[in-house]
Amino acid sequence: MLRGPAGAWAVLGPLLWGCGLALLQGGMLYPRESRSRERKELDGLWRFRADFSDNRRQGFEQQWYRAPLRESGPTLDMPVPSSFNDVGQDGQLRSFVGWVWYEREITLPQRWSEDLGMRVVLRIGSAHYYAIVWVNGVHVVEHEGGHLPFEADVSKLVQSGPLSSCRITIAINNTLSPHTLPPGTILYKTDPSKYPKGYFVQDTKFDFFNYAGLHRSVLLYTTPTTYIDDITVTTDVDQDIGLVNYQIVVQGSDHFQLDVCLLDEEGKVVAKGAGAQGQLQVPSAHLWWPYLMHEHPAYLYSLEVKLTAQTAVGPVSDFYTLPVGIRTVAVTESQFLINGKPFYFHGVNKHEDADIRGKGFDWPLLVKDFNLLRWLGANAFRTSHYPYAEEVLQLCDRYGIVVIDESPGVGIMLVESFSNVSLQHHLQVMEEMIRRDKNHPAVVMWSVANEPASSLKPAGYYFKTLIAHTKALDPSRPVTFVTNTKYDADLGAPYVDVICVNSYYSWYHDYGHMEVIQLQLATQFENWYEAYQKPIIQSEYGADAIAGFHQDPPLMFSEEYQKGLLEQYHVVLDQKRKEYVVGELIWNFADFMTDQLPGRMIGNRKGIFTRQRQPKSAAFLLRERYWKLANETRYHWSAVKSQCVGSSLFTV
Ligand code: BDP
Repeated sequence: MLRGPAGAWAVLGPLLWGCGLALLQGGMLYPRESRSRERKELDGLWRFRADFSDNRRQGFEQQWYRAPLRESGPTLDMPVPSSFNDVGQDGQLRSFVGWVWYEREITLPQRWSEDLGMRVVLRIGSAHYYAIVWVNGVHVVEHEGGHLPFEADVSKLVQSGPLSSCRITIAINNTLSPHTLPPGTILYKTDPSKYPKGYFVQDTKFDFFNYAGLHRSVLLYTTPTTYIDDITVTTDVDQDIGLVNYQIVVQGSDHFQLDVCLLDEEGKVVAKGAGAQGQLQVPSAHLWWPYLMHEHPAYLYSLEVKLTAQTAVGPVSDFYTLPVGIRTVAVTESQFLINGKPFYFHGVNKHEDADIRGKGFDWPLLVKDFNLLRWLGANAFRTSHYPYAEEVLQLCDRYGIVVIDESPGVGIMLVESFSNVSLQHHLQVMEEMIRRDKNHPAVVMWSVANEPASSLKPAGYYFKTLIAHTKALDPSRPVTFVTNTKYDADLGAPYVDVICVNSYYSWYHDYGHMEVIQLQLATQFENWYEAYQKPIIQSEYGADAIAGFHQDPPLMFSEEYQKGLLEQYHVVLDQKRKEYVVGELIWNFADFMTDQLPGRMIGNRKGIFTRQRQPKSAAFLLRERYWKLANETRYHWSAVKSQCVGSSLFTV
C-alpha cells in the first residue's frame, strides 16, 4: 500500500520474486581501483525529501525524478552514508514510513563520457529497504533489500550527449511487509476515537530500530567494456601446500586471455596460472589463521588477475586484485576446525549502529570497533542480524577476526513469512550475500536467520530448502541459523551443521535469580547435544546494564548484575567447551537503538560497551576471559608478540 509508484511496488514485488534466482546474473566484486579501473565516491551531502503525502506517492504522481528535486519543492541536506532518522530535529522524520527521495548532481571527468571503450557503473552499497534509481530522469535499476549492494551500467546514459553532469535520483521505501527480509507489518489503527484518519504504524518482530536511507557509499566506477566480472576463490591445504582454486567470469567478449598471479605479503610471486579456471599451488604456504591463534594471523596473499582482449575498439586490458587467505574449515560431531585445529569462538554479536548516523557506514567508528575487539581478545563475531558493510569484512580478513555471516532473516514469526513468496526472496538474498562475501577468508559460516518461529509447521520445509540452497551455492562453508526454539520442537535444526542457540536465563525468565542459570544452561546444552550430536555455539546471552548503575548485591540493570550473570554462564561454558560447545558470543558488543518500548531505555542496553564505545564492568570481565581462552588455543606460537594489543594478558 505504501510502496509503489501508483501501486507499482505491489506489481513489481511479486514479479521480481516470480523470476527468482534466474534474475541474479553477474558478479559483485568490490569496486577496487586498478590500472584499468577508476572510482568516484559520491559520499557527502545529497538533496533529500520525505514524501509526507497521505498515500506517500506524490513523488511518483509528480515524477520528481524528471527534474532537479529542488524544482518540485523544498529539500533538506542529507549526509551519505547515514540513516536519515537521527540527523535532524524532526520527530516525524525520525519515525517516517514510506518513500524518501535522495538526489545528487555530479560532474564527470570528460574522459568518462567520451571514451566509448569505458564502462561506467553506478554502485549503491546499501539502500534500506526498497530502492528505485534514475540517472538524468531515466530509470536504471531497482533493488529490494537494505543490506546488499546493487549496480547499474550507466555508460550509455553518461556517454549519450554533450552532458558532462549527471543527476542521480534514488527513491527509497523503508516499509516492511510479511514478505520482506526482515519482515514487518503495517498496522492500520482504525478506531476514530483513538487515532486520526489513515493512521498506521510499522510493526516489526525484531529488536533494533529500522533505520533507513543510503547506509553505505554510493559510487561510480569504471571498467573497460570487456571486463573481469567475477572471481571465485576456494582454498585447500595438502600437507604444507596451499591450494588456491579460482574461477573467473569475463563479460563483453568471448575472445580473451586471462593471466593470474599469486603474490605473497612481500610482493613475491609464489604461483602463476592462465585461463578462466585453475588451481594454484603454493608450497610451504602461510595459512590464514584467526587472531590470537597463531603468531602471524590473517596472512593474505594477493591474486592479481589480468585480462587481455581484442574488441571492436582495439585491444583492452583489465586488472583486478583480490586478497586471498588460504585456510580450511570443517565441522565434526563436536568440533569446529580451522586449518584442522579446533577453533573456539570467543567473541561478540554486533550491530551496525551508532549515535546520529544510525546504520550509516563510518570509518572512525569501524576502526574504533576493531581496536576494541582486539583489546577484548575477541576472535569472532556474528553479523547479527544482516550482512554488514564490505569494508567490515575486509578488516576481519586483515585482522583475523572470524565471522559468522548472517542474512537479514530476523523476526520471521508469521506463518505468511514462511510462504513460498518469502522463501523465494530469502533464496535470492542468500545468493546475493554469497555472491558478495564468498571470497572472504574471515567468513567461516553462513547463518540464514535469527530466532525464527522454527516450531511452526512450514518451518521444516522452509529451512530444509533454504539451507540446501545455501550449501549448493557454497559447498565450502557450514550453514546454520540461530535458534531460541526448544530443542525438541525446532523443525529447522535437523538441517544445520552447527547448533547456534540463544538463551537469556535469569533475564527474560526467573528475573533476578542468577542461581538458576547453571542448571538451566547445562540442561540446555545436554538436551541439544543428545538430540543432534553437533557442535554447539552459545550464540547469544547477556543482560541489560545501564552504564554507571551500581547495585551490590546485584540487581537487574546494574553493571554488577550483568557481570554476575555472565560469570554464571561461564561456569557452564567452561565445562561444556571440553566436550562439544565450540563458542560463546556475548549479546551485545555495544548498546544499540531499538523501537520505543517499556523494556527499552533509549535502546537495548545489553552492550558490554556503551553506544559511545566506553567499557562497562562486563567488558573487563570478558577481556580477562577471552585472553585466557586465547592462551589455551593458540598454535605454533613461538614468542610473545608485542604488536598484539593487550599482549600483557598473554602468557608464554
Ligand atoms: C534476542 C535477539 C536479539 C535481541 C535480544 C534481546 O536475537 O536481537 O536484541 O534477544 O532481547 O532474542 O536483547
